[in-house]
Amino acid sequence: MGFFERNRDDVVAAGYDPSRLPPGQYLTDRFPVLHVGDVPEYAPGEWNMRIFGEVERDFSLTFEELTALPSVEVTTDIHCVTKWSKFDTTWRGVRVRDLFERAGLRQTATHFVGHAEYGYTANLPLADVLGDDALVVWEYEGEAIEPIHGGPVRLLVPHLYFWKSPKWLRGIEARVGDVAGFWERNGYHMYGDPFREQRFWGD
Ligand SMILES: Nc1nc2c(c(=O)[nH]1)N[C@H]1C(S)=C(S)[C@@H](COP(=O)(O)O)O[C@H]1N2
Ligand SMILES: [Mo]
Repeated sequence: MGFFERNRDDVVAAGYDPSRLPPGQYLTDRFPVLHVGDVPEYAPGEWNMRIFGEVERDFSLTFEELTALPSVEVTTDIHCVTKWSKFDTTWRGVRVRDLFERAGLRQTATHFVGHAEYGYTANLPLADVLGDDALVVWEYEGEAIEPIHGGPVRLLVPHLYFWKSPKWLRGIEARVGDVAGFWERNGYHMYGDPFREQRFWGD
């Protein structure tokens, strides 16, 4: 029996519903670190983010302004395209939906781009960031998000592969029409549903 089959048996033995683990994934307790390039460092007060694009009133938020907004806590599974999954991760943040509501999202908007430091981007259909669990987050397991995991602020879109959740988020953009993000230009799937194993172009 191979590693993936053993891991699936362990998931059942641990009492989890095995249908939570998408095809081709294994469960880990660890929190692997995955990104291209350097971890940005921000001086106090330096970080901010923009809410912009197909909206009536674009605006910026400092860390203090963001974290003063009404926030929610979400406990959810996450799935990386490199095949690790982690169950029951807990995050605190503001719903993307609420930020776009404040900006006056236009009816004409169809897609979304998350913009991170150094030009990393991820694209999504707008509907996928208007649900309850799509958050701009600053806390992981009740603590500030570590810089290597995207702190001070990252995106969380847990129902898609984790590359769709940019670390070091600096902007969220509503758009008319889709545009490929960083990994999407480099062979990764435009949508990225782990339960349909949409890893690469053509999956
Ligand atoms: N800015 C930025 N965000 C990123 C990435 C990246 O390279 N740069 N990698 C993505 C990928 S592929 C994954 S799996 C997750 C990893 O998050 P973690 O390092 O906190 O586990 O971040 C995503 N967000
Ligand atoms: Mo990933």
